[in-house]
Amino acid sequence: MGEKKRKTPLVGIVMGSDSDLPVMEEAEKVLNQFHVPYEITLSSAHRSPNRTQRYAKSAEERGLEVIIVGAGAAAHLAGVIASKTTLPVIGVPIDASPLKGMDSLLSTVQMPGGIPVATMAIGKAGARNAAILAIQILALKSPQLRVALREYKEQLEQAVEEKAKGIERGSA
Ligand code: RP5
Repeated sequence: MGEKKRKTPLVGIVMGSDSDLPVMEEAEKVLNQFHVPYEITLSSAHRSPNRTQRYAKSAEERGLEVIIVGAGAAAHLAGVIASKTTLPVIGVPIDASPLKGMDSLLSTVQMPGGIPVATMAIGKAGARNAAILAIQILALKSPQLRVALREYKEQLEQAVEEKAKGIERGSA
């Protein structure tokens, strides 16, 4: 039996260090759940500027449609990548220094006018939301993904209903 053809990645996940991986795996989980093809790699704005530039410049021609970037500390990676591509870039600030991610949040979100980075929450919730936002962007031209996103929202609603049943009580 022939090997199954690998799909071209639509979402790129880039992180500044292998120490960011446990956070960025949250984004990976969501993309897997929605069967969205992705690639994941490592590059640093400061330690490997040439690799970072190559990644950003080649992203579009390689078929990527959205890039998710996670970095901690003085997190310039998302901004640098955004400066070298016209693809939407979603930034995930990571708690990796004594400043607990506030440094990374501000470095990621506070872009100068003209080069946006859609900045998520610090940490795992941010990584998860980055993947959902990426899927929402892809869903603009995918009816299948729109259906999957509606189902996902229904599941969230259902989970709250179930939990509410478990704790609802009163004195009357
Ligand atoms: C950032 O510095 C990385 O994104 C990481 O969050 C942080 C620490 O990196 P390591 O020293 O663990 O490689 O560039």
